[in-house]
Amino acid sequence: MPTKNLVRNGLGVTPYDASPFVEGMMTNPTLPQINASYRKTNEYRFHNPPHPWVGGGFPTWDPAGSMSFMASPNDPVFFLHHCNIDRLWAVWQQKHSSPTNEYLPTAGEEPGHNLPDVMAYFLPPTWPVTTTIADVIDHHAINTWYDTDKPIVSMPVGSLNFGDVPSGLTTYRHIDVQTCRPVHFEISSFGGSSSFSNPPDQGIVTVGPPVPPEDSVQANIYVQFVSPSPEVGLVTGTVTLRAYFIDEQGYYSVNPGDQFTLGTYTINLIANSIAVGVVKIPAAPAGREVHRGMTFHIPEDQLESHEESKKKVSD
Ligand SMILES: [Cu+2]
Repeated sequence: MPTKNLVRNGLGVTPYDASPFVEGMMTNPTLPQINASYRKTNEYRFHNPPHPWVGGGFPTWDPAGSMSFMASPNDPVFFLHHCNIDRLWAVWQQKHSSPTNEYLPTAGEEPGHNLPDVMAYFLPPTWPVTTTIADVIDHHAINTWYDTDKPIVSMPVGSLNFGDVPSGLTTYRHIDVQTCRPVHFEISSFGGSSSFSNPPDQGIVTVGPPVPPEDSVQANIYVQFVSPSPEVGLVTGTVTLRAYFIDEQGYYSVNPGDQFTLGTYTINLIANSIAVGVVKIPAAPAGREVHRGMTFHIPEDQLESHEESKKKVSD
């Protein structure tokens, strides 16, 4: 049976496949060919051994088990095993996502093997199949997520703007995450103005997994702004976040149990520091009311609420 280490090492094999792309039923590739192809590694190292291990006694027929032969789908364990093979292929794709590691062959090989070909065990097909290899190459696109998938973090673009801030204030940024496993966020550093800081009680923010995983879960990362002094005006800075998950199996990281960094993101921060109690509006109409030494310049569209606040003052 394939061990955890054999699987971890096999997931490191690239490219996806290499010539020869097609084997016969009983013609195994050579060892160098297996070591030079993830498809052959998956098929011959991960997929094949569990069939005779479960049953029965390949190459000698054992009537107590059916996993060794063409009747293997009669055994319920067949489906566990094949789902696991699919899962490992999905891990490999996420581990090596780059144009040179995509599915091969794309053209020129026997029908049923090339990326745009209809998936068919027998040609011509003995059942009405129209699904191509390309149709099922992205398992997320067919609503399948595995516990061992790499989470997807979608960082919004643009600055995190506090707006007008009269005094110490905290705001946050939503970050969308798709995941079957917990994802952690930590603030690693701040840049620019020292008025921005990590709220003391925030620590590491953990989100997920949501149900169902194809839906997003939101991480809210808080940033605190304390005005350095009234009416400083525009204050800018940056916050840098790191998103990671714990890679228990060590599929993506160097060792099992390591943190795997999904990304480091720098977000621009903007705040407009204003004096407490002053609504600062340019081009105010002249001659507004004066209350307790402060001039309130109120634009037309805010007059109504100002009239109400004026009542409270006079009450
Ligand atoms: Cu099989």
